[in-house]
Amino acid sequence: MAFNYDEYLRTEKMPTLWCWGCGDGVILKSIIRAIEKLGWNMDDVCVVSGIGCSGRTSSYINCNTVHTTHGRAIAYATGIKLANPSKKVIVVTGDGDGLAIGGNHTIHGCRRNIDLNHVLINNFIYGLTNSQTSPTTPQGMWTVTAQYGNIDPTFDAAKLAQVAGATFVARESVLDPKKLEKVFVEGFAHEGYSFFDIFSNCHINLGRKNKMGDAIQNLKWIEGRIVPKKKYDELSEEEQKTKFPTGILKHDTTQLEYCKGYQKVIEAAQTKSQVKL
Ligand SMILES: Cc1ncc(C[n+]2csc(CCOP(=O)(O)OP(=O)(O)O)c2C)c(N)n1
Repeated sequence: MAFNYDEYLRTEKMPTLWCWGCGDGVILKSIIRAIEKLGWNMDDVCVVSGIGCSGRTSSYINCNTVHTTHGRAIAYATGIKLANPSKKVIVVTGDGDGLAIGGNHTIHGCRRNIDLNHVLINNFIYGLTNSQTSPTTPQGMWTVTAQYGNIDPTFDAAKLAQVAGATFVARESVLDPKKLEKVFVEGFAHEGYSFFDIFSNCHINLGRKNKMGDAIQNLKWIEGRIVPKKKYDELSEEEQKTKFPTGILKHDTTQLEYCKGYQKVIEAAQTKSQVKL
């Protein structure tokens, strides 16, 4: 049977505010397809987002949604999840939102291993505000705040999430919606902090000034930077420097999930004892 998108979307908000050919729509589609695959009831789902083009995602999904302040989506989502541990919480941020102004919240969310599903839409630039350097902008690229080329070293968001303590970490791109959907299904089902570093195109605000001014050119550039993890592991150290592995990069089910830990604190307080971990 054909997928009924209208059931999951706020159709009255269409068309979206995203630019023509933007990858954000592919991610929106993959998120709702994953929700459907998991059989989640939309009343039990909350999508939280920050500010940015990426932040618009929550406006379009027909469930409980909170469009919060720039860089603070993880803080809001943490409160929502702690107060409603049985609910499913998906957080959507940009690379600026989740790694610059909100970088602090991302690493501590990972460290706590709270059961959030953090989709970081990584378009390598501040899209909404027209091309400022983000923590993932490649060195040498033009941005409005680095007009002679960016010299800042970049974060590998997926590596950062892994070492910070996220227990499910994956990377995919908007080039392959089927893989995206699959990885969301696996990560959303995981209990703990699930972090998705999703490479997306912003041919308007990154591409135009960096010789990839249409969606196809920008997507081809992304294609040249990614390689499935299995193949990546076979590359030499020198070759690995220019590539990013895709697929599931970490899946650890042995760590305590934060809401479960918090429940133990509640029990300790009720019995006036020390928490037993
Ligand atoms: C506290 C605060 N600082 C700055 C801004 C301006 N601002 C809005 S979105 C944004 C960056 C968006 O970039 P990113 O998070 O990468 O998301 P994208 O638009 O690329 O999806 C900035 C700096 C703001 N709204 N609030």
